[in-house]
Amino acid sequence: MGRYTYHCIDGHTCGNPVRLVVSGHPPLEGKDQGERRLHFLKEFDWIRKGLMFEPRGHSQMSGGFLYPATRPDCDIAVLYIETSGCLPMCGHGTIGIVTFAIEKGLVTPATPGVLRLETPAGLVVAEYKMDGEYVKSVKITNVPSFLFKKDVKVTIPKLGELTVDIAYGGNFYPIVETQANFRDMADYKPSELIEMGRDLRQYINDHYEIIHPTDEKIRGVRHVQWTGQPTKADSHARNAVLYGESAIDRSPCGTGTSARLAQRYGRGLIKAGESFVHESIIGSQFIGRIEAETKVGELDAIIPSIEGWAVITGTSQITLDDRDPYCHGFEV
Ligand code: PYC
Repeated sequence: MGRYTYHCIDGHTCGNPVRLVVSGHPPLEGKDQGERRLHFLKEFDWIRKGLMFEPRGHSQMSGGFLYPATRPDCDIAVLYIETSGCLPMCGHGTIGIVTFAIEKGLVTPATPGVLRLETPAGLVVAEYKMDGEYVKSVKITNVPSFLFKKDVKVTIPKLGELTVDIAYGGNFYPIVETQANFRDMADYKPSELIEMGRDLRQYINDHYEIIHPTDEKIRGVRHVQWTGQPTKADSHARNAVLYGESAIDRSPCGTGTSARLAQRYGRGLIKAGESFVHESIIGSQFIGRIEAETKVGELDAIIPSIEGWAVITGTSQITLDDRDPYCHGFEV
């Protein structure tokens, strides 16, 4: 290895961290961003670990790199990095990355106000509104999202048997709603939601095969979505999404909200054209909406959109030097 330096723009989307790496990109091979993601995981995952984990990051850390797009219909391509790996798509990450990239002039969209992104999960269109030199809000129209499995039985030590739906919104999410053995996320401390979430994720990955119907590179469950009653009058629901080993998303989670929209659509609880305001564990909100109906393979699916905001909190210059025994990070 040696010594490598990465310039980063740091900030957050509705409370959840985003670290956009603006220099030090490893060269990636692949015919599209999905293949490039696999190449990064195989050859360069040490960069992710060094930039996301302690002592240079922390258990909540999340971010990405921008690359030239391989698709002619996109302005730019995104590689997401996070403590759990490289996500196919990250909603809060996209809102942050678009905000930072526009404010700092890192990208020039073909159509002002609209940035077309090639993500490993597919095309994501970001529409942004400006307030002077700042980006005020970003609405992302996400990849097709769908209810994958209904009424899945799981058993975890703390709660016993649960019935969950598994939905896809750019990542797969088991969604835990009110039932006999679980009332509301508000009944648990964040540390309990994390521990129960890890058990539930493990159970599902051990007992069920979760593979995207049209893209087998996307497989397995990395996140768990606990739900509850909102605390704000204008929110429809609240969630707490576990990612990595010990992170609860401080935003309402973009792909998690997309999955929740798809689950509710699959259950006939929301229709195309309707909105759904999702509230996070800290009370921040995303406005979700079903933009259109579609199909993924044989499955009924939706095109969801998610709207939120992000701010830059600083810049950093991070060095990964293999003389440092913690160069590749650690978790406790
Ligand atoms: O916003 O999609 C999201 C996300 C995934 C993991 C953390 N946030």
